[in-house]
Amino acid sequence: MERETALNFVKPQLTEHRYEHTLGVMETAISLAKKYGGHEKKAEIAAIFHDYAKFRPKEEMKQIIIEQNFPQDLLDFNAELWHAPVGAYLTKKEAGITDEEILNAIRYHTSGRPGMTLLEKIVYLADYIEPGRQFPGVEEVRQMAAENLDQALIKAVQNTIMFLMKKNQQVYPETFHTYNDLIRQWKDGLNG
Ligand code: DGI
Ligand code: FE
Ligand code: FE
Repeated sequence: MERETALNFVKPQLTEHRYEHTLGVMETAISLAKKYGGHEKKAEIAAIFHDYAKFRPKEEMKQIIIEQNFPQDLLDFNAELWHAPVGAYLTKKEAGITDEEILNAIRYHTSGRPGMTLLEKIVYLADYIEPGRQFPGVEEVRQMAAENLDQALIKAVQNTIMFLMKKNQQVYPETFHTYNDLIRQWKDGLNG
């Protein structure tokens, strides 16, 4: 799908702020793909659609999670997590995008998962560091992303978990599994 077509597809689904965020994620994902040898076109499309479902009514997202038999434990955790798997589903259903690598990058952009692909890592990190993001610690992760994709990703996941814990929010187990898997791979890399 052409960039303009994809952007015109998502724009009516998003607020102005979220659309600007999406453009930032797109630019950042493409530049990370260039730097780390990822697929630039897939990074572009995955980034454009990553928050496609962000503003769907909770009830609609809940129904999709039930009917499509997505992990049912999602329903026990913050509804902010739902737009990622539901976004992958609707991107396929409504925009006709069938590339599983792209759909997985959308599906796992909030929690990550163990064994993330390069494209999944690129979209997760681009979402975290795009130029419109301003939270504490983001500059450090931006600098790390210029050097080492995995280390930047570990920092981003750590920051996310600590941010949630400081606010006394639950952490979705998949987010911890992502963190543990990245640490394990990083340590294996040092030893092996
Ligand atoms: O959609 P974005 O705001 O661009 O970013 P996102 O999809 O990475 O995260 C959306 C929200 O989900 C954000 O406010 C943090 C929250 N979140 C991320 N991981 C977890 C989580 N919330 C819970 N409860 N548990 C998680 O593991
Ligand atoms: Fe998101
Ligand atoms: Fe986002």
